[in-house]
Amino acid sequence: MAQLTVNEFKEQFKNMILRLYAEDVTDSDAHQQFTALAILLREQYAPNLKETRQHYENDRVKEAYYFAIEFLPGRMLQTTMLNLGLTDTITTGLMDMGLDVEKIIDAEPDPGLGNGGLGRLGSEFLDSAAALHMALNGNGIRYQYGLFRQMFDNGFQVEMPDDWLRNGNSWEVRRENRACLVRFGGNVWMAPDAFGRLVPHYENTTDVLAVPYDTGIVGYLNHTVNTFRLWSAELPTDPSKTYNLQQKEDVNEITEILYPDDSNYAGRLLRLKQEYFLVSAGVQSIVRHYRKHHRNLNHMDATVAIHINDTHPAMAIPELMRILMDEEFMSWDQAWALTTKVMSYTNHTLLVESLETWPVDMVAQTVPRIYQIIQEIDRRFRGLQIPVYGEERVNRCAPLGDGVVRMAYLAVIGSHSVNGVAKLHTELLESSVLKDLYRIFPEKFNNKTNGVTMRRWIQIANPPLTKLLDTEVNGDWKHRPLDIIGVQSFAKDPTFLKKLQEVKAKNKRSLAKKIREKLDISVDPDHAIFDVQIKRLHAYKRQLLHALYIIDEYQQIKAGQKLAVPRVHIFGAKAAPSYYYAKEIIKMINELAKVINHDPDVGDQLRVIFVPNYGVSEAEEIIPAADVSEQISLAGKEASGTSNMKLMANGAITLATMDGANIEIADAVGQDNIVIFGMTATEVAAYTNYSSQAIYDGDKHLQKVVNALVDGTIPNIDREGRDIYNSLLQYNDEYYVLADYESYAKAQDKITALYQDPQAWYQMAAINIAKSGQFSSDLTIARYGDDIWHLTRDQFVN
Ligand code: GLG
Repeated sequence: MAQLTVNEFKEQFKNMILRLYAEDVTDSDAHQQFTALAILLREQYAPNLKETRQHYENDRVKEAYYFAIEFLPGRMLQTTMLNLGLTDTITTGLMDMGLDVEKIIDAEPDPGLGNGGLGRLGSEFLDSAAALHMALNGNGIRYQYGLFRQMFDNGFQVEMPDDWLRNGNSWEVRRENRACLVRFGGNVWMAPDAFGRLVPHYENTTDVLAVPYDTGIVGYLNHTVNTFRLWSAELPTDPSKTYNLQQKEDVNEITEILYPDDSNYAGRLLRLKQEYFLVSAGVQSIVRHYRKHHRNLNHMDATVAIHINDTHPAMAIPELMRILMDEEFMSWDQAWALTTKVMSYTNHTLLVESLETWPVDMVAQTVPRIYQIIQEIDRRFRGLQIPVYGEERVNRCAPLGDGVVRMAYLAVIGSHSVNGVAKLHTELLESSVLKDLYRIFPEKFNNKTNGVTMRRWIQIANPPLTKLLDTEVNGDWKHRPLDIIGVQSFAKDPTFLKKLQEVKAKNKRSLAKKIREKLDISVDPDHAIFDVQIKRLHAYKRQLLHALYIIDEYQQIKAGQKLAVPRVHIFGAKAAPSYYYAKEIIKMINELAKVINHDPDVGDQLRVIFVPNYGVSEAEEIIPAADVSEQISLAGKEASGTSNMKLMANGAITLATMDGANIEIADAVGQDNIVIFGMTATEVAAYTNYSSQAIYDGDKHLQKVVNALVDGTIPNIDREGRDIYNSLLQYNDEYYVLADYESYAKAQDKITALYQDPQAWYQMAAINIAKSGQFSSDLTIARYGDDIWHLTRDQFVN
């Protein structure tokens, strides 16, 4: 671990600014200061990065490679300082020099290389693995533009390009000497080579150079620094070839943008190219690395595991087959046995429309050799399984069918392990989405409930809580997440609960201050409940249900009632640019906010805040200040959710349906410390003749609330209000918003009642914090390592 005194740091920092910018610290700006710090920290951990690599290589340590088309690393300055044990030294040094630490932290761009939970989970896993001395490498795409920057114009979402690399990226190191060529298109045929071996011959292919950029992932106060590799597409450097402008653009666009949708993907062909680009570069580089120390690949599974995170990297399966057969001359059977041992797959969705498929023509043209291999996987699968399971079942779950490649099925068939991300999710995969394959391969299926890293979500995001835990709680919760259970013994201790209340009050005040500064809206942190829903905007997540309740509250106020406790409703959500309905919901909530926030009848009772550009950095500000965590998806739709875990760990009370990981949170904290409402997944599945109109017709109160969408209560939403209204009534309310409304409103009233007894409320908060340890991604990643990848790691309680 780095040893550095405050004075040494100041000296080094001044020198760095001088070397980089030929300036004194006093003349430098926050961005320059951030850059100098990042480079200085990189120098600090460089020896450990090298030694970690050497240790893995020399000691033949098994390494896992986490392939994902999305990562959401968040800002890295604070995590790196924390993990190196340099936070105090550096902040003291910076303050000594009269610098503004917060401004420096804010100067770092937050790389939006992912859409939501899926991408963030990958980054949490990398952080946790390094903390546990586990050899886990990240493998992704270096998008030049991350997820769009969201702005609101007249209440509408506007998407601006996220030019996160504009000022360079100080954490990464370009490694052109480790580049690979990725082949697209052209023709391929099999013919004997000079030794009579059947090998593919290619013509007219387009070759793209994949250049890796590596970032160190520093383990928490240990010597491990793992590698997070992102690939960038470039023109090959072959001097005999020239390229025209169009060819240059075709290559560059492969890693130009992240598809801004986490459930339905547009820009199909380019997306397919991105997926193959990622897996081909990644797998090639793994094989090349392995080959440095081994004569052949026969036992590659002993030291290599490849993880397919969601279906996007599923072509890693045929890509490894291609290399094993075409370049290493293995037989199909040997290559297949090895490939399935190396590969494992996580599914992240229950939305059938989100299961990726590719038209066979597109795959055949874009990656012809890969398509041939998929055809052979399909042929053999059918040949083996049809005699046992019958044609009908096997047709339903074979990799090819209905003119498309079914990526989830390919991933299951080519992997030895298939996991869901929460108990209910895994059960539903087995009983519905993947039931045919579960019948054939039951032994592959397992559950790995998601987790979150308490280093970022408590230690960095919530210093007041960290301090309280450090002074009051026995044990070593920073290294052993389950030790946070110590908080439970204070759950009835009024002095402790008072301190916890002060922690929350402090965080709410600082969020209120930011809301005032950035959005020019005043909220009352001392009396109001901060009620938070932060996640992608999607119909199944039901931000609409939350909004209807706000309308309900507003109507009560307009009718002359006073809310028992003031509320601040806080939303953070991006909608996919092509997801028209989701954007209408955003516009509606923004207009609702405008009316409420400016209505003198409302006074301080109600506020609606829609935080623009919700991302990891915004989450770090909002989560510590939340009283209520809204997890209100239609049961059976949300695979897991992870904001639910971050919020409970910060002492928010979960208001939830029995969906995804909410169920496990409810089990952990007990029914008295969570507020559950709505239909269960089983009830939803059994609800055959739903009529939203009948519910509406039978409930006067609900009618008034829903009518507000079209009766002018909310101005400027003529079209949006009508469309949303129609989605609820004319189109029979696909996500059962009206069916769950009454129960949701009651649950909200229960929250209000509970909040009025601070002692009882903070007792619930304490229990939530105490029970959050089991949702640490340290524990989750240990289970992946033990059960799926068979990696070595630090021993600790789990
Ligand atoms: C998915 C799911 C979430 C899940 C996350 C991580 O929708 O429920 O928590 O992956 O597994 N697309 C996602 O964000």
